[in-house]
Amino acid sequence: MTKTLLSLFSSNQPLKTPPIWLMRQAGRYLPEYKKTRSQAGSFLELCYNSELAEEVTLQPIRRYQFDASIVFADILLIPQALGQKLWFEEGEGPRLDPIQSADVLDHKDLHKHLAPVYETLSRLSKSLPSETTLIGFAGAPWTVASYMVAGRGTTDQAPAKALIQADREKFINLIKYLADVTSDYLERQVYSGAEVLQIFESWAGSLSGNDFEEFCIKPVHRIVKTLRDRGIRVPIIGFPRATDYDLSTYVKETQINGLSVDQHCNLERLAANLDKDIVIQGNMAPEVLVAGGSNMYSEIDRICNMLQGRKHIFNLGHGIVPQTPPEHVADMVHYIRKGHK
Ligand code: 1CP
Repeated sequence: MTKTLLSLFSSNQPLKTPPIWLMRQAGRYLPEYKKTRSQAGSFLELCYNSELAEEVTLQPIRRYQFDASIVFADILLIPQALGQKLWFEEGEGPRLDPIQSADVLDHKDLHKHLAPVYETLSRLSKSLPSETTLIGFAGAPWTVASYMVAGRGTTDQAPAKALIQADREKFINLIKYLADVTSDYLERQVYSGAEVLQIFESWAGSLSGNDFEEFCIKPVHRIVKTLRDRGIRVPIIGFPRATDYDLSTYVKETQINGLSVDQHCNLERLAANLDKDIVIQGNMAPEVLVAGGSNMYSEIDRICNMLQGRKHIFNLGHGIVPQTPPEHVADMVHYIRKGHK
């Protein structure tokens, strides 16, 4: 069977029905996920238990036959693999021992620490249906650094921005260091079975001008170039969320092959400006999926009609939220596959 999502990148033809997957498709909206997670003990134990991580990655595929499967892991495993302390406060989110410089990091155990993720990928490449594309991922350096410097998730990334002002050179070094270890990590993911890579820049929206170019564009390009120089040919999707920066320039400068866009992106303008070879992924608002029903169907129509004739992967503008009724996901998939309006 053909891997529909993967083939989209190499063909010249858009598909009649867009391939579908959802960011965070394995997660707390699924009762079977909650069960496996409690079996694992904690979220981090689940990430490092390849057998259970494989199981939660497969759960949404069994239910919905999505066209792609994203390996179950987290963007914050990299800081932990570099020796930074990481834990999750129940109901609150990630916590790290804040750092200010790459000097305190050490990558000698990077692959040893991340070996369970490679193992999850290689298990999945054997257990997934043959038509399902396996996606590997990492956080982009700026987004990961914003957690490393703040020691937690923040709404405005103020601590990392303050460090840019206080010691720009030091911050540039941290970002370059993260770009290099992230390249090593993604390269290994491909050797373990990842067929497409996605780079999550969830906090792209908090930088602008020169800082956006220095800390969002340059490091993502550095990762893409390093992988290409090493002979890695798999398609790479970028996800610069919630930025006003010109997205076709982002694509050109980073050299990514697919662009994942959030729900605020104006698809008409994007489609008019972006090279036809570039795959567009997105962009239904997660709350539309929570509500379901007729409004969801008209949103699906709007998005799919707007991107007709383009290479399009149907996805949300951001991760699926825990309060999403699982049956709305089934309704969404069914409606898109039966050809929408
Ligand atoms: O079970 C739980 O309670 C944990 C919830 C959870 C899950 C399911 C976290 C904690 N991470 C994940 C998995 C995850 N994270 C995946 C797995 C694959 C899939 O998509 O199914 C992926 C790709 C991520 C990526 C990720 N983690 C991002 C980038 C995408 C985004 O959502 O913006 C970010 C910013 C994180 C950090 C993180 N991990 C978890 C939480 C709650 C957060 C966000 C913290 C914050 O609000 O700042």
